[in-house]
Amino acid sequence: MDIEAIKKQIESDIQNISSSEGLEEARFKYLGRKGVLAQLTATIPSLPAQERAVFGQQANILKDKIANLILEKEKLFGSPASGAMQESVDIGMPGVSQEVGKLHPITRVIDEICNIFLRMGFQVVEGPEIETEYNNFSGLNIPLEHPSRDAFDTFYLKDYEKLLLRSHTSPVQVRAMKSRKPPLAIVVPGRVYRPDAVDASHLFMFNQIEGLMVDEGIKFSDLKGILEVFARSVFGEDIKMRFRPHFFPFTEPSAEVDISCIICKGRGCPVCGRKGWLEILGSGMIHPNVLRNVGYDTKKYSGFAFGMGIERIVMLKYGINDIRLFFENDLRFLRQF
Ligand code: 2NM
Repeated sequence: MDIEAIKKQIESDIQNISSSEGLEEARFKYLGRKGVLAQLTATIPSLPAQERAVFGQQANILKDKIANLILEKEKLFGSPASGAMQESVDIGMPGVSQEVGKLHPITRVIDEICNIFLRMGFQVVEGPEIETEYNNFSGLNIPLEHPSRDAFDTFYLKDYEKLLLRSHTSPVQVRAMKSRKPPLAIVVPGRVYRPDAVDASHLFMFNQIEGLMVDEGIKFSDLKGILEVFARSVFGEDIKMRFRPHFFPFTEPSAEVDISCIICKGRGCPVCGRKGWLEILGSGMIHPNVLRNVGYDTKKYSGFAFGMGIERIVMLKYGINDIRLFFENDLRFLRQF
């Protein structure tokens, strides 16, 4: 057997290898347990006695030579381990996902509603959650004997007798009217607090948006027009609206506003209690006593005001049946928005 010819062949083979995978194959093919070198060595016993020593020597030299060639080549490709890693990237594996934060559904709807009013020329105003009894009650024409003034219906702050957690965002409107002159058109979003027993539709804290417009000659029809644009923007152009007479201390006349049920389109279903209508907010013409309290001339100025609970709006809009879901921080719920 011509060892020299085999050597030439193997040398050129190894020279042509272009990957560490190929190198592993060559190592297996030439130096493996059943490789070319092993086969050569296996022929030794069958050779004429005087040739065996030389042949064995040459086979060993060739074996070292191949091992060295492979070693040299290996350096070009890096270690076999890292080579194997590079080529074993599993493109079917899930990627490292980037968690993207987003806004809470309550925040989203507050933004959406504020934007609707911004487009109609309103400004967004915010104010403190700790308020005076005056701004929360007296200034708004809510009489001393009103049940919401009871210690069980409002969170009073113990050490400061006249301070409380606001039970609506109207006190911010009192502040705004006091510090500005008409014309005035504002919406006020924010958290409010009432010591209600917690159930599927009540919490001790929730969010409101209230708004008002004061100027010369503001009429009930202005209120109806503004609220109609608002309701259609949030719930769809095809809804119907109705104004039901109601009583609030701070408005006269007052009305509660319903929209036709967005589930059954007014036919009657469990969501609207088979009435076909959903109550979405309260409203009215600002009581002259309130305007006087902030120093406005009631002969010159009139205005309307309205207020709504955001959680209720979001629940109607998305068909959510339990207000507590908003504040449990359960990502299975929150990720749906
Ligand atoms: C409502 C319903 C009706 C209201 C009144 C005022 C203010 F400050 F102008 F007197 N702010 N918000 C109002 C009126 C709020 O919520 C159901």
